[in-house]
Amino acid sequence: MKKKTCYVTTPIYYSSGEVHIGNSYSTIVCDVFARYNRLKGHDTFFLTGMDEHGQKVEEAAKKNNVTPQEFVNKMAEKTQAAWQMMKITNNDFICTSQERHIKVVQKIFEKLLANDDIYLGVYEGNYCVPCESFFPKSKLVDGNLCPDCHRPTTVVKEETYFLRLKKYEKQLLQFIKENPDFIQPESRRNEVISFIEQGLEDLSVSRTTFKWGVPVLSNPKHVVYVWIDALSNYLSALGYLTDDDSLYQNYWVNGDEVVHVVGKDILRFHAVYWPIMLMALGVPIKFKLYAHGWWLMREGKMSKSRANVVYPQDLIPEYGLDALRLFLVKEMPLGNDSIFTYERFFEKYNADLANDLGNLVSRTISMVNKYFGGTIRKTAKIYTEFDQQIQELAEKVIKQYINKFDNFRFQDGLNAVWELISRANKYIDETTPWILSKDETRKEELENVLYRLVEVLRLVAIMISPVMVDTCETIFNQLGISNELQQFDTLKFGLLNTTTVVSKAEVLFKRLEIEKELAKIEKAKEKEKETTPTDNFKPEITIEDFSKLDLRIGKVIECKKDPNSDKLLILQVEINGKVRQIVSSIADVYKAEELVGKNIVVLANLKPTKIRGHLSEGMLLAASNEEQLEVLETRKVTKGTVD
Ligand code: ME8
Repeated sequence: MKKKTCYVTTPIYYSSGEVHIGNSYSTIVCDVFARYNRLKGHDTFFLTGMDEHGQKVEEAAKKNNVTPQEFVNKMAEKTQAAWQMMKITNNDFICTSQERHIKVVQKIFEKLLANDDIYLGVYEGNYCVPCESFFPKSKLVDGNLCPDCHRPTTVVKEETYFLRLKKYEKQLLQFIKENPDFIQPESRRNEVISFIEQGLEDLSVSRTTFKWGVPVLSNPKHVVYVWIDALSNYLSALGYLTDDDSLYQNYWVNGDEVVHVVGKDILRFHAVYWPIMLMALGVPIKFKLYAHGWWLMREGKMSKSRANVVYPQDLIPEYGLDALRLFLVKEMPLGNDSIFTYERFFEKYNADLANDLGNLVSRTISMVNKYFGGTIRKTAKIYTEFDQQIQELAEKVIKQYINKFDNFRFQDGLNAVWELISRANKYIDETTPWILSKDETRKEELENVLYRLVEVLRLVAIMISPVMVDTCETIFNQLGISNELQQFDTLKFGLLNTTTVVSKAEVLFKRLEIEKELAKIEKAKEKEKETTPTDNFKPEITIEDFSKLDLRIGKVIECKKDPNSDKLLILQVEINGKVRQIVSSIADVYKAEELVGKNIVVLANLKPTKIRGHLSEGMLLAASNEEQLEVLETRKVTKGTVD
């Protein structure tokens, strides 16, 4: 019989950012879903990757003096290393600069053009580079600011291709209304419906002002808009429109379950543009969308400039991978935001792991050793109401767990598992094995208690295995559970017959002294502040450092581009009646003739040096913000007037 299939995808990550606990969350929940489906025996394909094209990356690469390809390769390597550290079990890692992806995007674009779902026109409006999004004037905040990130937008007027969104507006709305679980949770679905009901504008889907993108095959001066490029990854990775599209046939066309997981910030792209693209391509809309909220800090969003970004690499070596995975998955309800604090992380570590789970494992193993020499057998009798209750609860929790995990409600599923863990700890106190052990006639009753504890732990270990990928192994090993009894279809109370546990339980989670841990974090933060520039500023300097600079006004009397370099301009600058040659790598921002005649600021006491064979006697000053770089010009102030 053909296995049920499951295809699960993360958003593909921008190459401009680093992996922190926020974006790790998207990947970890997908990993949990993929592992859960594999546990159920489903044929599962889990995809993640990198969104590498766009103006933002082109500019970042320029800033770092590397090619965009070099830049994105490095980021892909770093991201993959982070996923490995988090034991992410993706089956493929797609990068949008890979040939296999580019070819499919080009075919998709041409297919849409041929169907007249894409047409050529002129776009006039505003563009937000950090968000890689177009906005009509009417949507801007305070006339010019991006409605999403509140940064200044730039005005663009260019020839562009448009994707017909309007044409599909009604069809999409009908689809969403007929498929109530297409977008989850419901609050997000309602947002999408109201967005569509306000009316859709055709979407500009190509750019001509930069190069780092997928060229439109039939008109290569255009590159495909990054979102069209990026969304296509979900199909290009499956070989859609290629000679071998067996993955596409298996996991999409004939697939049983397709799940796209996205953060709330990118819902619109997935809930509006993507299904419309599929409708236009004639590809069935097979996917469900799960939109999750954000991990926030007390101050709001995590950001480097606030020095409040939490990196998994900082937590995992100290507290373990499973503690982080469990915390992220169990503390965030689907759809809502959650605030990350170290206090909460440590409190939950102590409560869920050291007290509840860790304690249950160590108490159980030590009693099995103490009272039965390490081996217990199944006893099916019910001696007390507590025996009955724990068994019933285990059965109820298994049902809840499956229902919640099937529907991506991991927090609820895990809460149910923890109810069972707590109940098992309480069961020890209720049945008092230390008293039973004193009475030889109650030995069987005692064995029955311990059997039930081991059996509950076996079930718990199976249920947490998609989340706590190392701990489940340790529990199985410590309890001596055979491979067959670790499988999903053995999630039934009472299947264990006999087992021999390890003679000494290894402590799974040591209780943390919260104050001490918080102090450690504070210290590490201080150190980081000292060594890393905030907001990408360079480390502080003193006024003494600054006063060493000799700044002079110079007039550019001649300026030429170095014929052997794309970057260098060679300027002749007059300072105090003498002409100096200054070489500057700003040819990608300024044309040579633009600078002639300008009064600029020159660092005059910089040691002369040769740049690409040209003598440079000083440095012209320029300043930058996130969007642009500008040469500093001076204006003379005379008798109250400015000229
Ligand atoms: O949006 N908490 O990429 P991205 C939770 N390339 N999730 C967070 C988060 C936080 N603090 N910060 C980021 C992109 N994320 C596009 C996707 S898909 C075809 C293209 C999540 O690197 C964010 O919500 O900016 C998004 O789901 C994911 O990280 C990738 O963000």
